[in-house]
Amino acid sequence: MNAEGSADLEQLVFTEEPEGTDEPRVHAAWLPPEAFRALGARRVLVHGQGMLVDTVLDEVSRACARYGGRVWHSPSWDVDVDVVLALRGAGELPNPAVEAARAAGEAALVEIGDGETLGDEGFLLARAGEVTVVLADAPAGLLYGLFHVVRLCAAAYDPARPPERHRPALRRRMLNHWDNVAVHPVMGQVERGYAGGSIFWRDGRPRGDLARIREYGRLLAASGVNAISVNNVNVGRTEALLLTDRLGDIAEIADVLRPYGIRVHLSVTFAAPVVLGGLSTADPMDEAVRAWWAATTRNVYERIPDFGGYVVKADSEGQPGPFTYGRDHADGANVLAEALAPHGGVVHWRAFVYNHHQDWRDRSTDRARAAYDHFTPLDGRFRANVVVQVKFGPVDFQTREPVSPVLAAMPATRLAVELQVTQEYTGQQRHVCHLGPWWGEVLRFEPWGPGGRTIADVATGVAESGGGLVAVANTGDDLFWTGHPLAQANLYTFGRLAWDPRLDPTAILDEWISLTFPPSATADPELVGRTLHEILDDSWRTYERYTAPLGVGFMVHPGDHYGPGIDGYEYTRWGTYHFADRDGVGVDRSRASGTGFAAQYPPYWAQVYESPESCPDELLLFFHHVPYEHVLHSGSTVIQHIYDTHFTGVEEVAVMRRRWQTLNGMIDPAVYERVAERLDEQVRSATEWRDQVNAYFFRKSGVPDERGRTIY
Ligand code: GCV
Repeated sequence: MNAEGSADLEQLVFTEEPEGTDEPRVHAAWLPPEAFRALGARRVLVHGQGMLVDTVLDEVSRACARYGGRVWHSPSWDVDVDVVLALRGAGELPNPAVEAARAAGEAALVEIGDGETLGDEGFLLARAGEVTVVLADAPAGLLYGLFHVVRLCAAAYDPARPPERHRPALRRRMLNHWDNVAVHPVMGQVERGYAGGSIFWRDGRPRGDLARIREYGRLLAASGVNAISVNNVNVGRTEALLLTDRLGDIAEIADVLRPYGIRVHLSVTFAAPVVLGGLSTADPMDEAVRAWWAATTRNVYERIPDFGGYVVKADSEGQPGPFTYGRDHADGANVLAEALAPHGGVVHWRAFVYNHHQDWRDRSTDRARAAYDHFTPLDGRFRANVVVQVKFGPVDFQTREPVSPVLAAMPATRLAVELQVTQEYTGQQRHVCHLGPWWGEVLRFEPWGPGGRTIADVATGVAESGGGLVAVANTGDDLFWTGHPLAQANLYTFGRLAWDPRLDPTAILDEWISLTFPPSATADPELVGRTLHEILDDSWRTYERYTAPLGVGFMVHPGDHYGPGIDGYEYTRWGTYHFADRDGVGVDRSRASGTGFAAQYPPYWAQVYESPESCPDELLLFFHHVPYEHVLHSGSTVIQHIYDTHFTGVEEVAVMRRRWQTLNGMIDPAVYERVAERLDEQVRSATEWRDQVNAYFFRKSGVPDERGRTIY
């Protein structure tokens, strides 16, 4: 080994900690320095060239500087190493041991990989004698491989560890930020944002904290996310300009996120040719409109060569769209897709289209039906680079709703499943509500019946033809990124499920816990790990218990959607009703006597949902209006179920709070305090939910609680 040479090179590749800014230091989330201890204490060789290889080098260098390890970048002399991170195509090194390790990795790949390559983002991890080897075909793969090693911690160096090949199941793993550039008079800086301001924008301008954006990119890459849209799908006047006059603001963000393999997308207004281009129409069939989109998009790519594409909310909740010109959504999406195609970009066209000016007296209109009615007739008409982005449920990110039937009804269209990490209807990051188990249920759902393809399969598609997984982000300029520190788990879980929707959400939760609260930095790792798991794991079901019952949804306070508002939307234009009266509750969506929504499913589920007898309890009130005395499969009546779950839900929150208190003094006091304060609010709010829901149904039905508990 050339000791002198290596010392020089180490100095070259060690980087300083990121420069301090005026902003307060932010929480390290799932990448605390401690998570890098096992790697940083070793001798690491990085081999290959490219921007993302430099990122790997930078990460490893910082870890080694902190924990006493060493790092070399493609050294031209012999060195002793514990870890090799190498691009497969990088030339041979004058180091027999390293080459032997690489050869062992190659052999392992042949054995487990059926001769397939690792692709743009995949990697292989293998043990070769005393060495841990990560091989990748492309720099992004090396970066994901590095984060995998970090996640595995000591297990990455287990001599008995068999080789593993990893490739993301989904090509695009995307977060949509609903961040406004200019503060919206009602929605603020971030629409449905519960984590402070935006990390991108402040008061009409870029926020300018590029170090924070870089840090964000790093966290996202470590979870698996590789695409992000940086402005709200409701595009206002200022935001529209990002496509043209203010493209530089987007280019700046793209430059910062690129080293972490994240491509930037932009939400655009369908009316852009009019509001930006000065044309008299945005009709997608108009030649001047098509030419405008083509020229504007060309300009975007000149500035941002790896630009991801557009996200569009059209003809929805007041946003402009093709209906104005008598055109349909395929016409609208295709004109943007045509402009993006020569550059490799995609349009994410949202299927969240419904009439938000409904008359509550009109029982024939059903918001749940709308996306299917609008979009399924268009199957096969979208260009190949259009992804129709479908909310996971037919209504709007409720705590419980059935999986959207659109996802089973457009076989000739690329479909993305849209989730909501921001907790608009699930406690707004004031309540602990870990959504992993809910998303897991959605992704494992088999819309064609037991044993058939799943929603994960739809998002994946055949030969990567699926549209991927998208989620509305829950991050902001908050010290903990997500307002509630435990809501970080939702963001992490989304990224991991987007990498592989078949992963077990419970295992992901434990992964997040041990990264964020590293056992080596905790006095009682068993207690901390177990307590966090107990608090989070079932918290979505707890939340469901004390809020709207049996899938009926939307009993939230109007406007801000926080806290109970049982009749809040009952007589409004938004199409979200529960129809409770003195005899019963729920929405009849059967084919026989209701809105016919149940018939939008393939036969197996259409039949299951059609009758109250076969409909699963948790969705009963979504599909049926039933008497309060209706007996559930659980054996309880609907009314008693409402009372019982609401009392239980509040008790469970009280237990959560007590469990959290056992961690006092064991973890970072700032995290402890923030969570403690939010749990106080959760207990208060859950109690309010319980009492309002129970009182409401007691007063409507007149049926007392069979256990005689206090109902007001
Ligand atoms: C961005 C819900 C939210 C809106 C959101 C909309 C959407 O209706 O309340 O704030 O708008 O969904 O998904 O477009």
